[in-house]
Amino acid sequence: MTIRWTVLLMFFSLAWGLSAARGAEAPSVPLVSEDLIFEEVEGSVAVEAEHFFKQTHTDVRRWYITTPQTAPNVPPDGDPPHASSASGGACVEVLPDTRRTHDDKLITGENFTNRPGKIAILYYKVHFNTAGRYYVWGRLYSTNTEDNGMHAGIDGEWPDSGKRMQWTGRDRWVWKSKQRTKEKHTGEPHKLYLDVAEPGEHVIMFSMREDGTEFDKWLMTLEPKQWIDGPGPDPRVKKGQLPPPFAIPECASAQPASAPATRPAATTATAPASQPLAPQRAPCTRPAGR
Ligand SMILES: [Ca+2]
Ligand SMILES: [Ca+2]
Ligand SMILES: [Ca+2]
Repeated sequence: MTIRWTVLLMFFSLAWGLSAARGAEAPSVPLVSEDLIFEEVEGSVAVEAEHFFKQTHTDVRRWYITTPQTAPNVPPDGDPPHASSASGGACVEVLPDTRRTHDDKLITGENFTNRPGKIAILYYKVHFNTAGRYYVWGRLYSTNTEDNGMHAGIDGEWPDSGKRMQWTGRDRWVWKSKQRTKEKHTGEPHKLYLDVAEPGEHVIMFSMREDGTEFDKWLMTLEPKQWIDGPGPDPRVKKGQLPPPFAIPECASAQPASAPATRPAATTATAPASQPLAPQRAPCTRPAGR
């Protein structure tokens, strides 16, 4: 082999290696800088899950950013991504997912943990103008009876009231604010909250409870709401630059309007009108890596 061919081969090997490394790691790298600070206004703050500024505790599981154009290739993962119907055209998913059904082996500390702050922690900065008790809501997607739990914390603490966020509802994005209890495994409303002791900057955190959970957006609200529709309120920024939403392919189907209705029959719709981020439409492409 000539020296020229040897050099060329080395160059392509190096380029392929760098490309493969970027492809594996890029989806879990924060999209935003730590200078980005969201703002609570009139008792409410909403943030896209994909806008975390930091992630830690990633040894066994990690949140990966999924968009209509890119998806992590982290097997096993038994169901396809749902970013095309997510707010802002993106969500995060904690992978790999080795427990998809009740019959799959539960491995505490790996594919499940009841202890908050131990696996795959996401961090978000928020300036709160108002102190008080905030109910924590999340928008999740699950295609089975598992993959539907997280923990919430604030400023490095994981209070009991933020543990065991539990979702029900399948095959669509679902807003819930419920805590799983011994008495009710499907979760109890108005028990999932974080107390903001003083106005000012705070760090909100979410950590894994069940692997395979897909997480689109979160909301903290002083008002004990009963229901949130659609993508929910728009995020507000106190300081820093918010990335643009991801383009959604023209062929992507919106969340099915005919999905099973889970809205309580007798409730007051207290959520404000939905404010979709209205991502741009892009030519139909399939996510890479799936
Ligand atoms: Ca999945
Ligand atoms: Ca799982
Ligand atoms: Ca989102």
